[in-house]
Amino acid sequence: DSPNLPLKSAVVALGSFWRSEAVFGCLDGVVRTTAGYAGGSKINPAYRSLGDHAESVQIEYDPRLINFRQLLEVFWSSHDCRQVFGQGPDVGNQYRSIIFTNGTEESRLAAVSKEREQTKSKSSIVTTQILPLSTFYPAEPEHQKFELKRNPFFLQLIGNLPEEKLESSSPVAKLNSYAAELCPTKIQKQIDSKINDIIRKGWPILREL
Ligand code: MHO
Repeated sequence: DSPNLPLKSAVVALGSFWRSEAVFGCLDGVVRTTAGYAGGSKINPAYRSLGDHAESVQIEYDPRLINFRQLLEVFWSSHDCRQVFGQGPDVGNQYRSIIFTNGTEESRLAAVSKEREQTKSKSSIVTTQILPLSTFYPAEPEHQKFELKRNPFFLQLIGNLPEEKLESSSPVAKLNSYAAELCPTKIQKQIDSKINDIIRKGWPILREL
């Protein structure tokens, strides 16, 4: 863990934030993910009263290893941007598709990528909104790394790691992604090959991921 890296941060919404965290947590260069609420006007939203916000994920990344454009590619390929009101069984405004931007360069990249998706999509409209990011509200602890927490096997692997550590840890973000079977093949294989070690030795091995 090197806390002094000049990290960058991006926020997107693409359906359930449980899944969104897992989509991004396993990418090379992604250091941390946080599930939260953004895109609405309600002050201090909560899961049962999120108002007009969308379930979102904040992605902290090392710009030397991955950039905003690459994150956008993963965004587009990881959900159906033509759904007006959610993804699959998750129906409602809270599951809408949004790219949040920070400055004109990101807005431009987002707009270009959206036009490209629209060209691919032919008859149906890409519903994704592009919005300047105002406030990102982190969600309640029980929603952080939920794909890992809902699986007793993976939960056991991290032992009694304090919640704070769980939320800030890169290896836990990776394992959350692995638990949801959303890791890119390369990283999935890397974890596959270590899983027996992780089972035996726990957190010290996990830290090397
Ligand atoms: N119903 C979905 C997601 C709910 S959500 C985080 C699921 O069970 O995965 O709003």
